Amino acid sequence: MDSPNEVIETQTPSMDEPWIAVARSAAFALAGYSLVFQVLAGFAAPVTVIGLVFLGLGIAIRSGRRKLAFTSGLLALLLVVGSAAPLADALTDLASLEAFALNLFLTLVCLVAFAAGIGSIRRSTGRLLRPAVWASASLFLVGLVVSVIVAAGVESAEPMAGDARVVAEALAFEPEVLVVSAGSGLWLENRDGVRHTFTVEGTAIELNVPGHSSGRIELDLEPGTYRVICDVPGHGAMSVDLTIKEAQL
Ligand SMILES: [Cu+2]
Repeated sequence: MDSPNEVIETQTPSMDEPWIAVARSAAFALAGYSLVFQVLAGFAAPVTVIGLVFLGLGIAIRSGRRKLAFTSGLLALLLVVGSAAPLADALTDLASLEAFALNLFLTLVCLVAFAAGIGSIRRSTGRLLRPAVWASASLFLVGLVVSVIVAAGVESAEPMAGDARVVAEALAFEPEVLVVSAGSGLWLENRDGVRHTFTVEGTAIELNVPGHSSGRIELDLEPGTYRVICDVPGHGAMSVDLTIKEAQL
């Protein structure tokens, strides 16, 4: 009779092992990204769920579990496709270092996860593994250096006397109702890592403020009421009801 010890399988390393190892690492990286990002940015349920799904996949992906590695890669690709607009915006805004670095990391890890999923399911050799990982790491470092330089060149504006002051934090404007005299200026302090705009709908007034900086603009508007939005993709919840009243003489 067989003893339980003899049932243990001996895993022989196969050619697709490197891809599975990368798929597992990528899943853990995406879990860490989502869960840490959730804490940093104060986002709730969706990001946490995504983080926990990748954490589960990272734990479950093992030698021979090619379908799980592929599933993880496919989810990573869907994550990139589903958030293409905000990703594209962050990746083209080198002046906002924090958002640029986080989104570049996310994009590259997702693409590596997808490549690892394909490599696992096709039982590919690990021939392209090193170039793929090196290319991603190099791209990240180069992007990071360029963004550091661009962000360092951003000059924050100081508020002037009589300016209306608005803070953008956690993807919200504060205050959300603003009454100012005609001819006033507006100073916006952006406490988030991502850029925000102060866009007065129906007018040419738009202030773009990179992450962790401040900007100033003259509110050259006729008395009346206006709706202000942030036109960055995914920031649809940001708005201000702006009222311009006659200047007091
Ligand atoms: Cu915004």
